Amino acid sequence: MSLLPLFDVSLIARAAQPALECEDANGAFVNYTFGDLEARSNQLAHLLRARGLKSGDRLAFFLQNRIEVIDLWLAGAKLGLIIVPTNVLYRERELTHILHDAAPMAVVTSRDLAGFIPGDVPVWDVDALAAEAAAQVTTRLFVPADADTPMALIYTSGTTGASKGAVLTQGNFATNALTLVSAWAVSGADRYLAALPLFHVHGLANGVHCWLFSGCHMRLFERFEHAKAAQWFEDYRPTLFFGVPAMFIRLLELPPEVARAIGARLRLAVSGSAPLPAEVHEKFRQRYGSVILERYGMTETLMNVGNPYAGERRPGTVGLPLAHVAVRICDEAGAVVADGTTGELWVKGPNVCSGYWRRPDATAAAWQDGWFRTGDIGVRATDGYITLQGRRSDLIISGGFNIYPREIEEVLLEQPGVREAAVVGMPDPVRGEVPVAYVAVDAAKFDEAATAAHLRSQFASFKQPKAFVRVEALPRTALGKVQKRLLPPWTG
Ligand code: MCA
Ligand code: AMP
Repeated sequence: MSLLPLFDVSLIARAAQPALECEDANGAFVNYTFGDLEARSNQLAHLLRARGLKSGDRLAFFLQNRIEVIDLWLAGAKLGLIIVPTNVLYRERELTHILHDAAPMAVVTSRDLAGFIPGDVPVWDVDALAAEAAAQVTTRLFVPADADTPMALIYTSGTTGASKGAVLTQGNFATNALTLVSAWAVSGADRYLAALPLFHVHGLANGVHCWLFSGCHMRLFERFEHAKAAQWFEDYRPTLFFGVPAMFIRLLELPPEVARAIGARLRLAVSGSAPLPAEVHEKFRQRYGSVILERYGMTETLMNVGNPYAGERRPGTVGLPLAHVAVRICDEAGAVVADGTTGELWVKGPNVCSGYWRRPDATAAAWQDGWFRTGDIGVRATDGYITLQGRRSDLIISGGFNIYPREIEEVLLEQPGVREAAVVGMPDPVRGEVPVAYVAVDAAKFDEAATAAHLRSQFASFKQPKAFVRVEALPRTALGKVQKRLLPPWTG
């Protein structure tokens, strides 16, 4: 199953219907029909082909949410391109790795972000590209594709090592969206408020595809801004909202009468990407009168498990396996454990990506007997509900963005005066966790401000250690492995 026939339910069959609203540079909303999106993406496809892009070529984007991201995605699906979304908060080290590994023909970005792109990667200005595309013909241009046609390379920290590109196919995205549209009863009558970034799977694979496959209406914001949320919900009156726990925690700040009115119109609020604390689930229900549906996914697998739409949405759990997804909980040796016993979640299904880009070693390590080993640790109750309890690796999730401690530790160890370094996730009331760096240093050589400034130039802002805690030495096992749980607590 390829994507275009499913997009056509909206692009062609609902051509005259209002599809999307986005803010222009002056903050005014511009409206587009599905037919407009069809025409715009055809024009862009003509231009991209004229610039030499052909099936299987990579094209990256480094953009905030805006209509051009949708145009690129649709044109990419039409031409069989492999789109490489990159987080706008990434800086030198992350961008250098991703762009060199994916080797895209170009990266499409905006003037304010272009300066962060490594000098040896071709940059296409998004506004210039859009202006040139507008002069192209609007007739459809497409290359036949099938379920196995790669659609995107999305970089993820995985369980170990450097960030790897998960090769997600058209079939992966199609299955995921068909499953979600059906599981969550998304219909053409919905109004979806989109504030998740389109450079990650949550906003892109779930948000954009549920919108396009159902033919509902979407209002797209450049990014989530909690100070504006009350106004947004009031003005747009969404029936559908997808968010990370940090967004729901922010929404608890709204006055009770505002929350109640928003909740009355909200048919469905879905949380994912990080654990939703049970008390946030309960407070949201009390304040909004709406029960959050928590689900669990990964970049490599898209969505795996979710609480039911009709049925009990159990706080603190991620629910039951989604349609077409098989889930096993296994011990270290790969044997399936009994219900009630903790183990690693393994998944299998048409939602699971085809492997890691140019990394057969990493692919071989992550798949076993046709199952993908998620690295997530959890337990299944006798009635099937799954609760996540942690991860095999020491991944930190802050505001729904992932931080792999080792990449920061490696750079810390390169700084003058740093003898040892360990980055650990500490509890944060809004973001869930924030990173803190424990360092053993030679005081005469270590300059904390210079170290922090260097990290800022290399990494996304959410990876910046909130503090540098100095220790004499890191606690280690007899074999020399750092024991992060024995580090002294950080009190903020
Ligand atoms: C966040 N920031 C941004 C943006 N987003 N800056 C520029 N553009 C953005 N798009 C920065 C801010 O500058 C600030 O930096 C920090 O993030 C927090 O911003 P703030 O306004 O205080 O927001 P908040 O109320 O703390 O909320 C943060 C957030 C953000 C908006 C919820 O964490 C977010 O957008 N998270 C979504 C992540 C996501 O989509 N993950 C899905 C991964 P500073 O730190 O310097 O203060 S896909 C996935 O995990 C799987 C598949 C799954 O299951 O979904
Ligand atoms: P990513 O690599 O960015 O795709 O992040 C995927 C990871 O996010 C998963 O492996 C989980 O550890 C985590 N995750 C996603 N959804 C949830 C959830 N509902 N509860 C807890 N963790 C989650």
